[in-house]
Amino acid sequence: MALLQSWRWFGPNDPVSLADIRQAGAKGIVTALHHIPNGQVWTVDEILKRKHEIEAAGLIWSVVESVPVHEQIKTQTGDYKLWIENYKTSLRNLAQCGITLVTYNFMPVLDWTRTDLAYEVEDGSKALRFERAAFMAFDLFILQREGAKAEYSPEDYAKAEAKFASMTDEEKALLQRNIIAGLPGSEESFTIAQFQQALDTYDGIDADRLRQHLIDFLKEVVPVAEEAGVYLVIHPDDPPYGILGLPRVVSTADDIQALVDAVPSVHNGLCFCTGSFGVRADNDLPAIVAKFQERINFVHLRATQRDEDGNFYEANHLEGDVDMFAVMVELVRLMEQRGIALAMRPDHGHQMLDDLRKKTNPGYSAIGRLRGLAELRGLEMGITRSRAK
Ligand code: DNO
Repeated sequence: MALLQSWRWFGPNDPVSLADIRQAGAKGIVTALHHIPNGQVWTVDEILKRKHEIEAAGLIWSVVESVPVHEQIKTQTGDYKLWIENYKTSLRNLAQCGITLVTYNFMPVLDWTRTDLAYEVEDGSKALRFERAAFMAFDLFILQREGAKAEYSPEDYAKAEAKFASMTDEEKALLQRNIIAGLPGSEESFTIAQFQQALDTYDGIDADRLRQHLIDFLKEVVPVAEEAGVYLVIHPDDPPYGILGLPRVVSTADDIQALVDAVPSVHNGLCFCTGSFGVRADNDLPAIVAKFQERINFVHLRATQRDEDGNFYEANHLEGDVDMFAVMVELVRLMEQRGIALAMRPDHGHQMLDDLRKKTNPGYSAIGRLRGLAELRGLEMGITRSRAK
């Protein structure tokens, strides 16, 4: 059993084409119907159109990433019951088209978050980075969120202040854009005023309440997934802790365990993302694979590099803090035990070589991910062959 090597493709407007992806050696496509607004039903027609396009290029649609969860489901306000019904319909429609692996996340307001999308690393390639002082500076002095100051220590406040004072107006505008204009796949984009409004919808929603809302959602959709033969996988929080006064509840093994306890079905599964979990030193990645091996049905492989100030950047796939060898050993073992080909994609990649001169989706350049996939493929083969001896 080998990993089903897959590749995220953002659809017909993605500068990396299906033909390029074939040359990278991936077999599976990870994609979504990004043109359908959050909450609306994915119709069989629309799904099939995209599926045929992928198959015409000699690839298969292996994973949906993501069927987004409407914000009102997370806050349990407005038409959330309708959005849940629509979600169920989309799952049934996907299953009817033979697509049975569906990723989602439950992060309030923002999906993944970085402060710098072109952080130059020592070899001249560019990586994604989260700089804590810049993020705090955004919160305190650009967004000027009420109550933010009280949430930071005096030392942190001083760091944020110094960072903000050192920034030019262009840098401030870029920081704001990076945080709230929506990174690839995040589906939502805000102005500062809209962003503040979105944050306000979480007033009174703490981690316990958000977790309950997630469990309520799972209790609705997992039975439908079971019946339709769909495997839902939740993507962990990125970064894996609360930000901007918003709670986050999918950051640690305990968080996952709480979801499993509430809804034990294996159709309630996990997208194991080494990059997201890896930002916390207290997350033991190989142990998470071993613990949740029955419900990990999709993996994102990349390696983050932390420092003692709480910053991190995305290192090369086999470098950084993630022990990719140890993780891969566990994944190979998981596949052997379950007798499955686990869907994986190389997550993010540096902007490098020719891609430095092209417009690329941040994190989703062709060549950086090609390097990542090539390295991971070799690592997997080495481990599998040596185990077979
Ligand atoms: C970032 C991605 C996330 C992910 C969603 C899943 O690169 O891993 O945007 O797709 O959180 O719903």
